[in-house]
Amino acid sequence: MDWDDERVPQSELAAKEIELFRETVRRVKRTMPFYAERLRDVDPDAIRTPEDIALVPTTNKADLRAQPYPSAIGVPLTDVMELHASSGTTGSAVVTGYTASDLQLWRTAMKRVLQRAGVHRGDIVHNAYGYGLFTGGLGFHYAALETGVTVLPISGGQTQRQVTMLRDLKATVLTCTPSYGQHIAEVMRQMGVAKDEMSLRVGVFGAEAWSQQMCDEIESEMGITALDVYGLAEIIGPGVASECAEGHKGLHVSEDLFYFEVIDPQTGKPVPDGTLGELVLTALRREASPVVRYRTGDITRVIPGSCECGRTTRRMDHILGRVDDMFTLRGVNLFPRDVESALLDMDALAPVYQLVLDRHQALDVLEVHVEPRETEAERGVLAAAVQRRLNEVLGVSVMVAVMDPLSIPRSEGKAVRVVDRRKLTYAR
Ligand code: DLL
Repeated sequence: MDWDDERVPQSELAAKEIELFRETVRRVKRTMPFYAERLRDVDPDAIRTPEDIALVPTTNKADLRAQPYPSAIGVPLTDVMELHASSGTTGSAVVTGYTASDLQLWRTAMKRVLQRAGVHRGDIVHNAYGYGLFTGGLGFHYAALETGVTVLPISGGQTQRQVTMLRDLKATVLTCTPSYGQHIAEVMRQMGVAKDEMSLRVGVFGAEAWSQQMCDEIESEMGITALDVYGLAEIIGPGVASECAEGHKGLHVSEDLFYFEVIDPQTGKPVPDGTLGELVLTALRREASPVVRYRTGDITRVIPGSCECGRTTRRMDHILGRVDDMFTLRGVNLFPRDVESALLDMDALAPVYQLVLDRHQALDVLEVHVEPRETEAERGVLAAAVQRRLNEVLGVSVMVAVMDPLSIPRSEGKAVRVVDRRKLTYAR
């Protein structure tokens, strides 16, 4: 049976997943003291249905931090071929390891990402994800090697050079974060390089939340199909799920490698397909850094029904945002992506923005920083128009500041969209 073409009947897939989940629980209880304790009351042999799985205790980032290196690694260190570490900006770094088999698993997952995007021999991948401990660069590098296509390991930065190389080496596939893709498009415009001087056909963008408007804009500015790819270092890196070029609607999850569930973040109970909730993932075949029922903090939903591409793997929707990115303005819950959707519809604005969140008298307040596309724009008029638009779309009023052209920092990796001053306000 060829799992890689993703045509295995759903019933067979579901049975395989449960079997692999059971094996994973059995293995982690044996190899990792943390899971021996956390899953003490779980009998792997009694796990027979998704409902049984939903009763297994979850894990989260704090749990991973609580098992410092090397106790977080479930195999002898001599079997670890590659180590990765999170940036550690919100606490101590989480170190994950990959055995040779884990690296093959990652390559398999990533090959499927390129396959779903219609990438084939003869294509050239311009890989502008950052190389290093961020898993984007290496993940797509391995994807290209596994697929047998040419890769340019350019990493992020030096954007003018990126544009020149894209044009001269005739890359057909662009891989980077969507905010960096947008910046590359902006620099193309500034350099006077037209999209038809490029040979790009498709882009695979991920690592941060992006709106439909941003997708439309990248597609039209670059003349490509822009597809979404999702993943996280704790599970594997990029490659957990991605969109197919045929359907271009939601992300196929590599279900035989990663078991996925969507739960109510408050109650922890599964939500019905189609309902938004928090994504929970189990790495089904990881050896060095296995994770069981990991609460990702990412908000999505299962897309009901099948995809027109013919793949049988279930799909999840684009990530709306992270549970901790959500803010509440006068009772309305919002994600940065909601604001982005409203802003990118306005042609007078450059495709960058920043949200400054603050708190006055126990209420969240939002100041939206935007930039005019043209230097001679009348800022007062523009600010009023943006305010009206945001009011209309978000249903709450926000403050708007029109900044100097090119003053909002451009992204070369994950964009910093939100500057949260609320915690500083608390400390005062
Ligand atoms: O961002 C892995 C990756 C690299 C994915 C390249 C796609 C492309 P981390 O640095 O561990 O790993 O960050 C993981 O990024 O929990 C989400 O909050 C967010 N994220 C990743 N992909 C998407 C996406 C990589 N397609 C965290 N849409 C995750 C929205 C995403 N958010």
